[in-house]
Amino acid sequence: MSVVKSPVAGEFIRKSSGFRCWIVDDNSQAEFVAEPGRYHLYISRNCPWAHRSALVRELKGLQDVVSMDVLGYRRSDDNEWIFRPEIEGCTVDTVNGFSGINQIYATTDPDYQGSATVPVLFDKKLNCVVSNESADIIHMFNNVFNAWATNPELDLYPIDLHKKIDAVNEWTYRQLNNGVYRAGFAKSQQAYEEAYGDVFTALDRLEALLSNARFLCGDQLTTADIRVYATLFRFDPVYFIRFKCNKTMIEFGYPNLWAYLKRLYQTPGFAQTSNLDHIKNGYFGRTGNGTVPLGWGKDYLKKLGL
Ligand SMILES: N[C@@H](CCC(=O)N[C@@H](CS)C(=O)NCC(=O)O)C(=O)O
Repeated sequence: MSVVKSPVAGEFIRKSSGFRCWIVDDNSQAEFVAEPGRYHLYISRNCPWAHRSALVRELKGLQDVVSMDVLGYRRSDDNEWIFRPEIEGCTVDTVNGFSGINQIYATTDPDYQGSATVPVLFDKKLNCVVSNESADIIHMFNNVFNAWATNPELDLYPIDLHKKIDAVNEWTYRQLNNGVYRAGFAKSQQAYEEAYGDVFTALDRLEALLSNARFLCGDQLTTADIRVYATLFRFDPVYFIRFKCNKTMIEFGYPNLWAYLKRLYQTPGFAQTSNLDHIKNGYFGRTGNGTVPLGWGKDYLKKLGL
């Protein structure tokens, strides 16, 4: 059983996702039924939660089944994700022609008070948001579009590994995926130090897991790896410095994780969805004096092997 710790003063608390409907493939009476061409994914390339969704879409070969648009990497002064088609790698809103994410949420709830986050899975038929929870979106992508996927055999959540995957996901979410944010956005020294401790405890644990396995849950790629990858890819270039997770970099402190990160990056689908330029601009462009560090660019990608 997991122990839910109560937050310390100054701890960053991520708001829960406001839309958590499910697309199903086995019940034509359901509101959201799997169909090719009906659903649309809105992402930004810098966001790790959006990254995992785009990555599973790519790995499963859903590019022609679930369409996708890419918002700009920097939010507006009002903190809204906006479309910035003039930036390389970004698009317009090809579905609704909207200027930003608030209008997308307003299609479904004009009085929405929650966070207007990316990613968003949108239903083009009913003109509404299906889900803004990436953990759910990657499960839907893995499970319900296999009739049209070009890579349907890839099962990232195989039934015999459910327990193992869920267990890994639980601690990697709190300690690593959200841990880096808890370190970076902490409003007290204590909250920062606890998060920092969690991050490196999780990395130590992952390093040990990988000493005798190719992937986190054994010898096959699962959603546990997908979720960890999005954080690992950003770690040395961004989180080490921007979120003050600077005990050690992956490259220098974690040989198993570094080899694993390189192996994943070199697997088709990973590099295609990993946009370092958007990531650096997104994380660094909004803070302090707005400058973006020059290092950890193409040299980093080269080290990862492509
Ligand atoms: N639980 C969400 C979290 C998504 C999330 O927090 N996305 C960030 C970007 S990295 C965001 O859009 N934040 C905007 C905000 O909180 O207003 C998920 O995993 O999909």
